[in-house]
Amino acid sequence: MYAKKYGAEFFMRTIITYGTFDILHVGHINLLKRAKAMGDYLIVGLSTDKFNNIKHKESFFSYEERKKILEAIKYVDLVIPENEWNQKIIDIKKYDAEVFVMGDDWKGQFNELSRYCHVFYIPRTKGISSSKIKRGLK
Ligand code: C2G
Repeated sequence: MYAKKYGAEFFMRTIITYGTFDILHVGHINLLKRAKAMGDYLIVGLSTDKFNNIKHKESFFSYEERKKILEAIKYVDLVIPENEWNQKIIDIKKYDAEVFVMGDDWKGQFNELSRYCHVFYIPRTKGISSSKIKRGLK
């Protein structure tokens, strides 16, 4: 996508990723940092509480709280709601995303998006997950 800054027009490579990002941890940060390093502008499609139900995921923090936390991260440029599985193509076109990236626990699940942008699955950070943290706190 082209952007204007200080009167100059320049090409901006937009990256997009999706997730629940509940109880933020180093695994999430690694993913966001590496996704941002692939371009200039990182959009996060954040699963709404309603979509979490569809994913059979219960998040500790509400959508608004998770959004606020993500927006405070220097790698994240925009947080949009993820309401359903099949909004990704619409988002990729709407935001002119060049790259779609997910952790490799999703490897192969979104290959159909390669018709619209580059699709990358990057290694998950081992040994940490929100559910593991929740279990550890119990
Ligand atoms: N992740 C990671 N390392 C971990 C844990 C998570 O790299 N130890 C990555 C996941 O692979 C994912 C992102 O962090 O790319 C967000 O993880 P979740 O919040 O668990 O997202 P998920 O429930 O997998 O939702 O439409 C896609 C879904 O919304 C993805």
